Amino acid sequence: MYAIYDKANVDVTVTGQTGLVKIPQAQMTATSTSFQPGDDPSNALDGDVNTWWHIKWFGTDPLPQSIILNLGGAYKISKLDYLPRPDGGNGTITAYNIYVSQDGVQYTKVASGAWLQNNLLKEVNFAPVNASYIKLEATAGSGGFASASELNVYKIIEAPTLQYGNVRRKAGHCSSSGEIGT
Ligand SMILES: [Ca+2]
Repeated sequence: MYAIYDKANVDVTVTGQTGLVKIPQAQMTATSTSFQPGDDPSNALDGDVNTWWHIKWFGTDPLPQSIILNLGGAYKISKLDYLPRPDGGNGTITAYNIYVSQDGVQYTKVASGAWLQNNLLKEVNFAPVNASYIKLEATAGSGGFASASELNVYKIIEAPTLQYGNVRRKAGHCSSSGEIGT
């Protein structure tokens, strides 16, 4: 089980999560603060490890740089997967912050940390939070760049919401002063 938090907490790691499902990449869209033409942010959502988002070459856009995913809906999310480019080369992110947003304007940091420079899948768990957007900010990366072959976001399967509107006191059993009658 995992704890439910009212607000996102920084640096909270939630392990052993169950009941998570991937948000389909096809419903998400990606933008970024920088990209090299041909290495567009959409490459991080195409299911192809051999295509990737990469910030502009030649160091014209120094770190930090970010890739932002529009989730295509509002969800309670608690995990991000980052798959580096297959060679683990330039742009492999080695230090990061993750932010979420409900409106695409106000962002809250939900995780930060460091990754080894290799091509292995990186998984970040964080306290479940309502979000329509998630932002991966690279603060350090191989060669001073940022890149991502694939990104995936996981949502929590919610139990059906109780319909409180169907629960009503019987007329005559509650006075206008709030006292319960007999
Ligand atoms: Ca790709």
